[in-house]
Amino acid sequence: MSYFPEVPQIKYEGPSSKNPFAFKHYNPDELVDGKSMREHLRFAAPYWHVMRNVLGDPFGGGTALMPWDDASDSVDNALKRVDVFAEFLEKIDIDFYAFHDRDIAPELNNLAASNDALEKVVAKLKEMQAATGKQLLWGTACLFTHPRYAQGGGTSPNADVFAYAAAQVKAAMDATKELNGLGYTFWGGREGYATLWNTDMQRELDHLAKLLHMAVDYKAKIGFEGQFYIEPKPQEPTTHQYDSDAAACLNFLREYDLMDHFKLNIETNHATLAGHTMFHELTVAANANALGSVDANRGDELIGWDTDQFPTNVYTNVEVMLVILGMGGFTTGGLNFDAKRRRESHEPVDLFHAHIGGMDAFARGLKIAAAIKTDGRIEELVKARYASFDSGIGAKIESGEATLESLAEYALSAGEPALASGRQELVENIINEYL
Ligand code: XUL
Ligand code: CO
Repeated sequence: MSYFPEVPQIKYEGPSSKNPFAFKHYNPDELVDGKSMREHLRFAAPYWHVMRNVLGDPFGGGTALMPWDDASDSVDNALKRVDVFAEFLEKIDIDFYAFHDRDIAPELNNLAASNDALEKVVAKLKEMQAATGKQLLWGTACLFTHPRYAQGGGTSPNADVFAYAAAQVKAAMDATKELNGLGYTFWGGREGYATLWNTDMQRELDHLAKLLHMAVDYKAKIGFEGQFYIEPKPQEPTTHQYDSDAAACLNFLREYDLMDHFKLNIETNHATLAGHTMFHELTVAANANALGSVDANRGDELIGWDTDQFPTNVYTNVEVMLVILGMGGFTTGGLNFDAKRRRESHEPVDLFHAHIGGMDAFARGLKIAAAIKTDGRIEELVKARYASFDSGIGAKIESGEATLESLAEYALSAGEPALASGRQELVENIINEYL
């Protein structure tokens, strides 16, 4: 039984292929910089978009055709989706996936029933993994869809809601461990506020930190060895989310003594919403040794929401892959396509066109980033820009030898500094040589 009968196994055919069901640039086994493209890119598919996104928007309901799905909340329906997902992963040749507890299994009338449903689907996912070799990149708990979370999960003003959220995190961690997940993500969907006039921000932040510390303790207790991630996002659905950007997350982790236990999962569209480039967010995370994984998508400059489009902008992908190569590649993380088709692209085959596009655009990003790195001119240029700190007065500043007095004396005798050009246009020209 095939759920995508019109789609063949997607294979690499090279840049001159006109076959819409073929990779033009992603050649999984091709070596780039000593590693295969498959190993570098570590693509993941998100269960929530591939299997559950009906493609609604604020002005209209879902359009997605899902002939395999009876739209019920039954466990049987949830189990059947696993078969569809497996066929999708196999045909598109993606090795990893990610899920929320409530994407894979239904939320039922009470927590015990929901936990039970989750366990049943996890058992089936485990079989699927064994049969296909697919791996769980990360799991997470959905603490933002159900009305009980309207005022937050870990930051809810209601202690019973906090307890419910904690119970869901526990079950989702158990599920992730059972599936040998490589990571577990905390995205604080509603961990923020609508207005500060009704909010005790300090208390909410303290509570959020408590929840994360409980998760750290539970992780040690059950022997879960995956990596914890926090995923920054500034707003939507809340007015302000506490994990607003990479810098805010790092500050929070340091303040609450959590730095050793978390890395960041950086999403391109969330960077856009925060008023940053993806390049900026990744650099901030990498500098703190805290870049763990990437939700690979893109936003829209003209629409102010999280449009979650597929990452087809090669220029951005070059920047992403330069940072990833710069830190020596992913360890537990990967490129998770947290992206959905446009509402107009409602046919099942569009799932394939969308992912092929993202994978090819990232393959190009990887190859170009590796070429720029090998070329070395940009790296040289950056190094040369700071050369005045390599010796003399600059070296004394960096080593901590210099004082305000010694520098004042130096500046008086050195006279007006002679600045070298920043050469931005030259750098941009070098990048374009490779694009
Ligand atoms: C929402 C978002 C989430 C997280 C996981 O904007 O990105 O799907 O990735 O909860
Ligand atoms: Co995301």
